[in-house]
Amino acid sequence: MQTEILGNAGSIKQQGNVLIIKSREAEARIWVYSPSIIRVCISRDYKEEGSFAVIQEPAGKMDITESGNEIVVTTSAMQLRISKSPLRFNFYTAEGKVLSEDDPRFGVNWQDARVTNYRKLIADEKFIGLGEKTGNLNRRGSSYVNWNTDAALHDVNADPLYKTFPFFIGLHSGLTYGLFFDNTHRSYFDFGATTDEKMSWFGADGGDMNYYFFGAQSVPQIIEDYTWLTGRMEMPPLWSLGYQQCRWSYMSADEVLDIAENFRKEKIPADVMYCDIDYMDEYKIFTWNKKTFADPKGMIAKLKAMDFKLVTIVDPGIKVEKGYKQYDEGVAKNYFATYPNGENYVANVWPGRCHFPDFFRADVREWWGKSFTALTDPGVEGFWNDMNEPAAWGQNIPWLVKFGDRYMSEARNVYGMEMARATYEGTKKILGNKRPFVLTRAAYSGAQRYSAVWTGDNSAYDAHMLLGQRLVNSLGITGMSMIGVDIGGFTGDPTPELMVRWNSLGVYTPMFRNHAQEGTIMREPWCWGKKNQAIIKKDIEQRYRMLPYLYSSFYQSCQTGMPVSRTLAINYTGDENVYDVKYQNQFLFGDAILVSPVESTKFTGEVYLPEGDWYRLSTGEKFKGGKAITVPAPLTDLPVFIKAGAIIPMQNVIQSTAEKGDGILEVNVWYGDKANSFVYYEDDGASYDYQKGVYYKREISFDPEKHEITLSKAEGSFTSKYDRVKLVLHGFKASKSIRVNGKELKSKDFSFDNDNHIIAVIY
Ligand code: MIG
Repeated sequence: MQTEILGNAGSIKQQGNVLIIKSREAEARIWVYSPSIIRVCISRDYKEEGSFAVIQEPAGKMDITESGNEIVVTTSAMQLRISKSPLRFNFYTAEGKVLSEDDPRFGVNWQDARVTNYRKLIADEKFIGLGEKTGNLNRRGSSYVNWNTDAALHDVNADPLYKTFPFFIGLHSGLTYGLFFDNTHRSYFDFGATTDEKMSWFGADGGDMNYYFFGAQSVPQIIEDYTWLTGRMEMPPLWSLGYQQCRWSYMSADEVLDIAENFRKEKIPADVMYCDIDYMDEYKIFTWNKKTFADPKGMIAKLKAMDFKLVTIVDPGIKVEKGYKQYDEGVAKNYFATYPNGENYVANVWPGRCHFPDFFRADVREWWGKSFTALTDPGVEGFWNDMNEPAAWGQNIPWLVKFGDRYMSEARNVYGMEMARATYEGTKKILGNKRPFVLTRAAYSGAQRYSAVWTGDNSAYDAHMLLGQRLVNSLGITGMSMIGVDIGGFTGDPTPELMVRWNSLGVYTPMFRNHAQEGTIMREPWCWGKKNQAIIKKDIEQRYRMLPYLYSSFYQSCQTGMPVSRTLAINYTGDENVYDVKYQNQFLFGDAILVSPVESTKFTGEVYLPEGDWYRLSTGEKFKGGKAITVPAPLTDLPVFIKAGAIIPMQNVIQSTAEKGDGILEVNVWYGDKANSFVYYEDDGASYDYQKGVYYKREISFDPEKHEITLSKAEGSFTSKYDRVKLVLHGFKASKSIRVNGKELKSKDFSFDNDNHIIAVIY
């Protein structure tokens, strides 16, 4: 094995916006993307290649000084000090405080094709991030591998899972930094797990030491920078935020319709039905089973009449079968992955022997995208991408398999994202101005631009429910906001208690989908007895009540990258308690709702409330933050708390997002002694017109000093579907008069119809 450690700098030159430093072993290139983002790429064989993740160009000013053994790159936000002998890369705040430094001994090094960076570990350093990874919120003392895997039957410590997000945030000395290692090869991260607490290290089996260093001094700002660099999501179709019912599989159109009808009959709100693999003819993608789904158009029309949308699954594997359209076309045009001699690669998956589209090619993506007419013609609007790690029976797709010039070793971690991209771009084209809903299992950094994700095949036990929440919270740090877990647990049968509890947590999951493996007991809300059904129904109703708040929270994700489900480490970074394993599953749902997951076997919750005042949602009881509390947590009442000062718009219970409702936007304000504001956002929930200004946006604020609530003038050209506003005030003293937009409200039940159409104020 050839081992080399990056040695001394040789020539140093600035070429346009890049600084190039050569050594005997390699070349380092440095770009400034923005004042708080510096890219370093150390390569033995540099090629100008595009990134799958990054959508920005280096646009920052590069200020370089050289003195003695140091080259210093300075921006308004940070400094990169490069030591010349040996070449080491050390990052500091603008004031010169250490953010992260190379290990002076080993820095960047190679062992054959493998490239690694060893960095100094700081005594109090914590790490969060890496997306869909098991283990604790604070990843200090853990190590991970990125190698997208069909992790069926995985336990709560399994690694790797389905996705690759090589981005983490380091926290120490009251400072923050981020590091995105943009390398698609199998990669490794060790946060002081196996290095005697002296170093952390990360690396990959091939490719360049290519990373982006983020120097912003807050976690929200680093997330904003990371999502500036890798892109943000678009507004999801509103229907995808409703309750989603899935199963592997509803076996016929009749069964799908039956389930949908039952939601309406039982008056349990729902928006989405799914077809898993059995809707197809012999698992051939873009076909329908002629017997069991004889009239997809008719079925979808009936679903539509009941205000349901349909999502269908597609896998990448194309069945080897002459006469099957996608096979014939793919073979004729050489669209599939091959061996080096040009033979199409074959592996077995659900359809039997399959070929795999080369989604790295634009023409293949276009072809794939067009094939969706088989689903969109009858009326499908949601597209579920499974098995795209890619998965095949046996799992170890041979190293010799290639996609164009790209071998499996480099392609694997990004294959799923490129499939989701092809699906998104294709269906978006077909659907015209309508937003498609795309859901993918495998992903790489940047996937938020194309797709929602779910966390794959979890299991029906409590530890998995808690893990699922950590996965959602962690995915949020890496740019993903529209995330689901299989509510109830995919593998195995949940107890009724677990089903009820998990459903109550699902209310506070960005994507709320109940799903189950074949062979398990039925999972729909009415399968658990009348008493449990009533709890499940009530919880789902709560989800629908909160949709105006949730939709506005997604708007925030589109604007700033701030996820909907937020680990407390995002907003309470400096509070040690949020990393305590007892409290690490807690999260904020949007700006103001704190949720504390509780196992189905426990009926009290141990909750840590960060600084400030909090109200329990169910009881209105007020708590002082900055301490742990124990609260009752029966299955009917998950511990959910509202931050003092919160402004949460809600609506009446509707049976689906297609229903108009009573036209009242219920603006809930919980009294707090600090001023607060909330950006309320609404659009048609379905089209891209919002990108042309067709939205309705207004700021709602509360000023405790003036005891005044202000609703700003609405921006945008959309007409709100609510024609009245009802203010509901929690924790206010009725004795003290309240002002709304400058006018004093004297009586307790105030009613007027001014510019703001405020009909009532209720304490
Ligand atoms: O080999 O389509 O994770 O959600 O129900 C299993 C059948 C394939 C795995 C997915 C799961 C889905 C199942 N799929």
